[in-house]
Amino acid sequence: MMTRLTDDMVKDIIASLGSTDRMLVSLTGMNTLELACDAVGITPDMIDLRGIRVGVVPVTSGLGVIRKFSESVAEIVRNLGMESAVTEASDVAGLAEALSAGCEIVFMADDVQFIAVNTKNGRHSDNSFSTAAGYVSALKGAAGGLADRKVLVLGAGRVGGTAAELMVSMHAEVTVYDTDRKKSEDLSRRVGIKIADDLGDALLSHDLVFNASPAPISSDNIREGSVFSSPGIPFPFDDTGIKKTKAIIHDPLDIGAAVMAVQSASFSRLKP
Ligand code: PYL
Repeated sequence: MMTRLTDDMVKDIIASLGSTDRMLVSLTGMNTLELACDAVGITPDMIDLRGIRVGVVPVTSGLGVIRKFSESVAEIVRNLGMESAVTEASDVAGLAEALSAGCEIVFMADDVQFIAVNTKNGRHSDNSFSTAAGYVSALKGAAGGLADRKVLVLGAGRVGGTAAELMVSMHAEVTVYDTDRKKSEDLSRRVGIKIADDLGDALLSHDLVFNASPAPISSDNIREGSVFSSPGIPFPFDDTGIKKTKAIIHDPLDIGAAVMAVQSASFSRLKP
């Protein structure tokens, strides 16, 4: 079960979208749009996002609506050049509202899955894949390429597992650590990667780390000058740990939602 965002983690997203974009440019050489396109395997000139109507539907199931979550998704999408709005209604009525308004893409999230449906052909993007692909592209940008590089993946869940698979396909030398050894073994068997038994040793022997776990990371375990691509929530570093790293790429929602938007748009809008 993925870690759930809280009101507190979401409340500042809209205000900090500009600084997140600048962080990405300085650390990865790509802005949010370029990064999202790279994660989807296209370049910005291959797709025209302007004028695409996007609906974001609040969903009240499970633990209910997260304050500002839908508004944050709508703003992230707007920043990519698309037209987006949160529906007045929630749940099924909100979906019907988005479809009646002619939305080409509809975003919805419950406690288990967050998807963006392309209403032209029914294909959809998913936040777990998009977050993995977006943060792998970010690490690739920050590291100057991942081929033949050692990368440690923390967390063998949906995001960490997908990231491991993507980085193996980029010929990185991937090692995985999860507190649940069985999850590490399942992923290792499926993707053909090494397993780390000791978190401290693994972190101290890797310059590049993909962190998709919800656990805090002790500054004692951080290798001086290491680069973290870290979608894991909550933010796992203390001030001492931050100072030891060369770069930390992290945001609570922006990169994943931006990749979802570009991927779902690419299902119907790729230029011939
Ligand atoms: C998409 C985030 C990224 C990490 N965990 C995922 C999460 O918190 N999922 C729950 C999202 C619930 C949204 C709520 C609403 O406001 O519509 N149903």
